[in-house]
Formats: sequence, structure tokens, C-alpha cells
Amino acid sequence: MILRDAVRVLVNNWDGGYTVPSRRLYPHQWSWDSAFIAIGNARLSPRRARTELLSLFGAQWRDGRVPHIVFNPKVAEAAYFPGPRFWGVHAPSGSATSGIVQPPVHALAVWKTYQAEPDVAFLRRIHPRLVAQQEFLRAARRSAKGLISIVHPWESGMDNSPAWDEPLRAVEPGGTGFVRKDLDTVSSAERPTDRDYERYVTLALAYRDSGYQRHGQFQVEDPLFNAAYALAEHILALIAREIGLDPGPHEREAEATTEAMVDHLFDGALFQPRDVRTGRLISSASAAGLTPLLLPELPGKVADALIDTALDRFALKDGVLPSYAPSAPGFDAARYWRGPSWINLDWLVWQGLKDRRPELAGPLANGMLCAAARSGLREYFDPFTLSGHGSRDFSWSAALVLDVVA
Ligand code: 9WN
Repeated sequence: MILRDAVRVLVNNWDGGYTVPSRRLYPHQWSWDSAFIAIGNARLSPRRARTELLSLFGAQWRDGRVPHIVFNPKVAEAAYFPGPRFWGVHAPSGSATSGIVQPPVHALAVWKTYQAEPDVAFLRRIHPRLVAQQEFLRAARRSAKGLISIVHPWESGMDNSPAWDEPLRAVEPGGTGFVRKDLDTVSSAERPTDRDYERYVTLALAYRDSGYQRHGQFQVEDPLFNAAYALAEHILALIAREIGLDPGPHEREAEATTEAMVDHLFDGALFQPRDVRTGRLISSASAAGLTPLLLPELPGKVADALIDTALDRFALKDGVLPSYAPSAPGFDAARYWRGPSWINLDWLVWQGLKDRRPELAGPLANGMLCAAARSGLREYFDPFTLSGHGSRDFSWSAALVLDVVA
């Protein structure tokens, strides 16, 4: 039943060259969604997974950045806020896009797609694009500490995580006079607040007005983003081997970034974001801090400490993971990234546990399937009751459930 539903969602949300995250709430192509969706589609139709990824990279900018949204020109401006006119920018391909990025989990999706059906021509075609994506991050976003910054909470993919409350307080909200579309579909109790949106809009406008170049009032080194970046280097080394290129530089970059993360973001129990503007770690309790488990180069002792944290503070053994530790201030079981369980985060941590601690990966996989069976392929779930929240028929929930059962 869940599988039939998952296939139905992916088929219904397919738009000819890519998959929308959800028909009503998110009617365009999103960057990291496409990566997760490709991972699921690789189990059904590797060709469709390849098309999804190539279509996203078709909208890559000249500087290598992969925009977080590629707009569908057939969808009305008013269908999503902020739409193409707000961002006011086009990729060289002519597609209207946003100007910010999302966690670079695409190399992982390329590799999973390749494993499902080895197609060297695809690897050769997408490899330079993945390299350019990483080069953009190094050129535009890397600090002296060797870590990559995000310049907007939307870039973390975990928009209103309590981890961003502190850096966002420094942002003077000026962005008003806009109309949110998300509240037409989802209850305001399950979405970011208007106050959050005022700050999101302020930050996005300032970045836009600098030609998408200058860091503004928000600059943070996020553990999930950096884990995705380092994992991408690890995978680029695997891809380089497959297509006869030198894996060495990628291996060294993966190791160096992992080391920089341990040196600068690990607090002994969990990876924390670092506020680049103040130079301080943000003391928080986000499940993003567990995702460095994905990194093969992570020292065993650090991985063990993370697993202890996942068991103690995130109730790892009980099924799905909350996106924020329930005992921490700011937790909310139903409001978006402030506590609910998300299948993509569960899946990333599950990937990190599969080889290290299979006895813990199993219950987590089971938790994801129970959530989907209990409430359908919702966008997020109450981590205690598994009741569903946010959008229905959400594509990455469908895709990753398919991967888990495969
Ligand atoms: C802003 C599409 C995206 C996800 C993000 C999630 C949400 C957008 C929004 O939806 O963000 O990018 O309008 O709230 O936070 O992770 O990629 O599913």
C-alpha cells in the first residue's frame, strides 16, 4: 500500500523533466528535493532520475551555483511566494531561477543513480557540473577555517530551525508588504511565522540587490551543508575513478573539510552551526548536527559520541528522529523544522548508520515506514504520534520510502 502510494505520488508530481515537491505548495523544481527524488526514482526508473538531475543542472549559473528553485514558466507568478519576479534572475539556459542555493546532496544522488544503472556517459556529462557546483561554494562561500557558509536560512533547507533564531535576531526586518502563499495550503501553526518571513524577505532582497554576491546580515557554517559538501567531494573521487580522472584532489578536500568540521563545529556531543559574524558556535539541538555521520572520514570516536547523542537526546531507538531535540528550548512538535520528523533527515542519518551501526539503522528505517503507513506521504510528522503535517503527497517522502524498502 505505501509502495503503491509512493509510486503514485512520484508519477503525479512528475512535470515532464523533473518532479515538483508538491503540486500546490511547491509547484516548481527545488534543488535538494530533486536530489532526494532522483534517489527514489533510481529504484523505479533510473532514466527518470538522470533526467531529473540533468534538468536541474541545466539551470546552473555561469559561476557554478545551482539555484534553489528553477521556476516553471507555465505556472502563474502568484502561485508561489517569492516567485520569479521577486528573484529577478535567469540562468544562462533562460530559465528563471532563485539566486540562493541548498545543501549539495546532488553528488550522492548521482552516485545512487549510477549504482542503480551504471551509465558512464551520464557520469561524464554531469561530473563537470558537480565540480563547478563545489567550485562555486569554495570561491564564494569558504571561510579561512575551510568551511562553507550559507547566507540565508532557506539555504540550509531547514528554514525555521530554532538554530537560526539567534542569528536571525540580528536581522532588522524590513521586508514587508508581501503576500504569503503557503498559508493558503497549510495551517499557520505548522509553518514559519510572519516575523520569520519578514526576515527571510529582508535577507533575500539584500542579497539580490548585491547581485547575489555579498554576504549580508546572516552568515552561518551549517553542519548539514558542510557534511553534504564534504560527502560530495568523497563521491567526486569515486566518480573520478570511474571515468579515468584523478581522485586525489577530491579525496584530500573531503578529508580536509571533515577535519575542519571536527575542529570547528563539534562541541563534543553534536555538530553545531557557527555564526561567522560573531565567530561563535550557536548552541542548539538540531538533527542537522547528526548528519556528519554520513562522512566516511569521520573519526570513530566522534561518530560514537554522535550516536550517543542521537540515542539520548533524539530517541533514536524509538523510530523517527525529531528535527530538533524535544528537551531543548524552541522545540515544537508540529511547526515545520522546529521539531517534526522529516523523511529526508531520517534518511540521511540512516545512510550514516547503515554500515556503522546496522542494529540502529533498522529501527530508523522502520520508523520512516511506520510514519508513512500511519499518515501517508506527508511533508513532516509529529515525532511522537506520527500524525502528518504540512503538504500531502510530498515527493521526497515518497522517493526516500521507496529507497528504504528497495
Ligand atoms: C523555501 C521544497 C522546499 C524544501 C525546503 C523546505 C521548503 C521553501 C518554502 O520547501 O522551503 O525554499 O517555501 O518553505 O524548507 O527544505 O526544499 O520542498
